[in-house]
Amino acid sequence: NSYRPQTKVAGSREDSKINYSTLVADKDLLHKSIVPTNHFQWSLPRLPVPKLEDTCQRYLKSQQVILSDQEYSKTEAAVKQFLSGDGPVLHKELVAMDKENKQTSYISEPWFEMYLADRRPLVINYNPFIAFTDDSKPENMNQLVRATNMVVSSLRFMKTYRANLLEPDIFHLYPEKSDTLQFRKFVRLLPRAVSFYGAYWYKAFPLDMSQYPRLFNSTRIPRHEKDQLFTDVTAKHLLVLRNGHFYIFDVLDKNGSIVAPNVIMSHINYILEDKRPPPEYPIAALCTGNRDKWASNRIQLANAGVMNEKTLKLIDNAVFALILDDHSPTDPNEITRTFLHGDGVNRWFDKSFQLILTKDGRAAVNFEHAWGDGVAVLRYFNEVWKETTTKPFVHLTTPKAMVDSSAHVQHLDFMLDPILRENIKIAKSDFDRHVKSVGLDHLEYQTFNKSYIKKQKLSPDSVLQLAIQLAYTRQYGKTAATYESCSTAAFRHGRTETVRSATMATKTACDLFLNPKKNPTVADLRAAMLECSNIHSQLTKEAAMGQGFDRHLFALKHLAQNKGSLPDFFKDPSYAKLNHIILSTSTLSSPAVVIGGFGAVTPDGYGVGYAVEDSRIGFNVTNYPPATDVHGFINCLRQSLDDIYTVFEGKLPKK
Ligand code: BUJ
Repeated sequence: NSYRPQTKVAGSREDSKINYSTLVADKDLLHKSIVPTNHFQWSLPRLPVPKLEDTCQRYLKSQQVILSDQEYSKTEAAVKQFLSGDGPVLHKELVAMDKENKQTSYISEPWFEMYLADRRPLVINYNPFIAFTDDSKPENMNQLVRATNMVVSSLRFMKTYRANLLEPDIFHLYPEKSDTLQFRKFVRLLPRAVSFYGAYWYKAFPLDMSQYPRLFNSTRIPRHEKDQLFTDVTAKHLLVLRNGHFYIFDVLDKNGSIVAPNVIMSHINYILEDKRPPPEYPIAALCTGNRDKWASNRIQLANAGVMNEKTLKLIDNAVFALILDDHSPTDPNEITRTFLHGDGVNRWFDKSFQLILTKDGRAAVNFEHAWGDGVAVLRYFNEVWKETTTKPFVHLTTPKAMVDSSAHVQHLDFMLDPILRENIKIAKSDFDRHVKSVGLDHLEYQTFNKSYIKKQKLSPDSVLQLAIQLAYTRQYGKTAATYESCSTAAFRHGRTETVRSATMATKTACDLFLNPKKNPTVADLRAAMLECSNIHSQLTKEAAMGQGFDRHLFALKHLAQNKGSLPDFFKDPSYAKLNHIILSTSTLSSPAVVIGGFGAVTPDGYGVGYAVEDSRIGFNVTNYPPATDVHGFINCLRQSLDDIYTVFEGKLPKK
């Protein structure tokens, strides 16, 4: 049954009733939650399938913003026809399938399929990165020290999760009431089947944690037509890449306990001191390209030497990949290039995540996206940052371990044939061309901040989304299809929903701000901004509650495609237009994150990562020049933020 989710992991504790917590030594634990990690998983609410009429109304509202009147009339007719024909039939089938599959969500399988069947390279197209804020203590920024501490904290996170002792993910609406010991003591007494409702009573929303089993010991394996996710929790080794070479060493001992931090440090040091020149044929280049090509090359590689397949398996099942770079970028654009794509030789984009450290100790996570979303990765990321910056295990002064690292660290070698040598060269030059086609730029803006926006009684995110709309309209004189990623992790096996943040309200506001023929007063502009904020907040709430339209239509289309006939509604050029995302946006704010980013999803679009915090407003934008101009866009963003600020300060911006 193709509807079966692919989240079950061999050996995972997700469904287990065994108490693993007693089997783990305290030294291997980040903390000991009194509420079991998986306490809420069984009672999480199910992602609703919206009503078809609501979906169509929401769809039309978004279409209205980007279509001409003539196009819109056609689309209205297409919707009408869909609603009186294929639509309800497909919808009914989707609802029936969803009822049959209560253990998951209706979006889970189509979403995995969307990721895993795409043949385009993972690098730029899918893998995002988030970079850690520097450690305030310079001595902890040493590459060896920070890498060791981050590896140890990552392992402690993994062990805590697997012992069912990691604090469950909960969105606290009123943290002062529910992020408390009293709350925890109350909910832990509730039976698993109803625990969610108890939390809900406190307005605390437990989040789906079904993606966590794929964080560690996991990879994506290239297969023809559709890749596979693979996890093997029995492996005890870490994968390390440096200078295009692969190394492994055990980070868990035979009992599964974490190897002593100074021993891990010694092994990493041994790798950092390895003087061998970069490989002439860097294998890693193979996984940067088209997935079908990589699938063929992987088969070729497995057949080229007796040990190759086993060696590939050691890469696949390693707890995660630690990447050690030999250079020290300082400019934010160069930092983005390092963490978003690197050199294509010292990276392994298939791993569930790569922990990358530059020579001067900057660190980031670059993650494969099929298996999971920002919520799980950010939780891991925040915990690692918190522990390494407050309770690091090793220091520059840590005594050397009495261990012969050469006996523990294994350099991975592959046998290559002439075809592979040639294909590695091709893959590397394809990669170079690919990343050269990417443009990027960033903005750090300090004139106003998150608290300032809140004092204006507006939603900070909506103001930033308005700034993005204003910038694009300023640059191109039109409104573009816009996507803002919103988590639906409040539901069992929820993933994301799209907030369509280009609305009639933002269009009107852009017109008032930018059209020289319009002469609004400050009050008019303020009112327009308030309207944008209200509507955007409403759309965000709806999306988080699973009441967007994108995933519903996506699932209906997926179902129709599987049945072999696509309704006309999905062939409407306007449907394609709305799904040709020009402004692909995503935000996250955490003191642990200094910068992050991802690729534009269309050749003529922008990939806009942004943060709105008290210390700054920041944007990190990618594109494919010359179709668009990212530096011009950054200038437009700055000007838009200045204009918004002028209005906040009770003055009229210049046109
Ligand atoms: O929507 C989805 O299903 C997943 C999305 C896909 N897409 C990226 C295409 C929108 N994935 C995510 O949203 C995860 C993205 C994680 C990276 C976010 C980066 C945020 C950057 C913040 C820092 C910016 C500050 C710059 C200062 C110079």
